[in-house]
Amino acid sequence: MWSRNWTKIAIGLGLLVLAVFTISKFEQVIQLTSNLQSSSTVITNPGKNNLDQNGSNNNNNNVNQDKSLLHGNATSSNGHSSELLNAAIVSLVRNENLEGIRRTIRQVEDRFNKNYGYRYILLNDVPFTDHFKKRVQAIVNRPIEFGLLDKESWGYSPYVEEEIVKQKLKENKDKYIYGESLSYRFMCRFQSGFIHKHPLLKDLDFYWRIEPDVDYYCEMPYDPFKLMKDNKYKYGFNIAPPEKSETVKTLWKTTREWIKDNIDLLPEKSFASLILNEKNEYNMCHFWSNFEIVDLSLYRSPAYESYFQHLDRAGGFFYERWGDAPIHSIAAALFLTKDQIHWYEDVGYHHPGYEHCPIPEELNNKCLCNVDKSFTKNSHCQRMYKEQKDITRDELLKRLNII
Ligand SMILES: Nc1nc2c(ncn2[C@@H]2O[C@H](COP(=O)(O)OP(=O)(O)O)[C@@H](O)[C@H]2O)c(=O)[nH]1
Ligand SMILES: [Mg+2]
Repeated sequence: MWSRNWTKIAIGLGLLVLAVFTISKFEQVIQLTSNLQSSSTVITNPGKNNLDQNGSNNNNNNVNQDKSLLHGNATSSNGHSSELLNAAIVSLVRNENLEGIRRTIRQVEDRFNKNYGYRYILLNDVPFTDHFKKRVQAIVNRPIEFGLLDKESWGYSPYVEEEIVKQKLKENKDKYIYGESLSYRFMCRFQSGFIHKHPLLKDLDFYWRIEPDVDYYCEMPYDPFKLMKDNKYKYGFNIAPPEKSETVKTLWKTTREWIKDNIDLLPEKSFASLILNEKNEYNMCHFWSNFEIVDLSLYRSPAYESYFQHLDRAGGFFYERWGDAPIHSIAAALFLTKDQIHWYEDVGYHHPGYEHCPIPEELNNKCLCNVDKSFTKNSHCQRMYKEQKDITRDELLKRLNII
């Protein structure tokens, strides 16, 4: 009798333990499922953009959630998984360029970014309209960040006389494209000295600059930011044409003055040979900055900032039409070695005016372009990039007649 009761009690206890175990497992499964659901919400539908146009955030929770998406592991729609770097695809753009920037972003997504999910930062000198934001945002299911420029970064240099500028614009009206455009000069000064300081960019390690109405012709099956990081590249370009010398009449003279006064800011060795002609003056070669992938430590370096300040003081952004492309390029050549400057030869690219189509078949296989139309096939500056070698600081100073 007693032993039958003990048997019943033992069976009851056993059933109780089994029930408790089953319930706890069931809870774990529920927890796991809800975790998976919430992480996929973060990845595929991270919510609205919570950065206002000045780049400050107005909802901490969601911004943090976005950051965990942007800087952590991302899984794309095709299941490709990658570790994202602290990098973004950036463009300065007007409300009027809505369709142009949509076209560019659509292509960047299709060729590359759908596999990675890097963030986009769009900047403007006036607030973006709601229509613009809605239509651009509709292309990607991650938040696009929209930023407004402040008065210091978009406007006259404090060192120029506005009356003289107006007169120069009239004089240059028919000499070259954008000869009389004041906003073009604001744009070049902004892209040269301020873009990397904008609140939305100031903590970024790398940016890839895009523009409205450009074309990306080839599949990009790797992360270009990671390529930069792994190879210690600081500057990446695609097309290198010559600048119109009329627009930069005194740029080299002004650069030489800066070099003379700042020898200690120059590295021991650099790729300065890229930008010098036989007379040891500027040969007009520049990297077209409408495509550039840059380690932003270059623009944040004391040497670059000092160089920019010197140029800004000289007034050439306004009295002439110094472009951000020659300035970025001269800085890259003076401050970097050849192995820190990478030609994205595999990126088929078109900006109105020129295009690059990869010639080697293995690079061209997944492109939509025609090599016969490729500007880079016969480009003098592209050849300079291939053929020239680094020179020492002393050699540079000798060539410039400074020592
Ligand atoms: N927000 C804004 N963006 C501008 C303005 N002017 C030029 N940009 C942008 O600056 C970049 C270069 O301008 P673009 O007109 O393409 O010059 P180009 O490539 O030298 O012919 C592009 O990304 C433009 O969208 C402007 O007045 N306002
Ligand atoms: Mg352009």
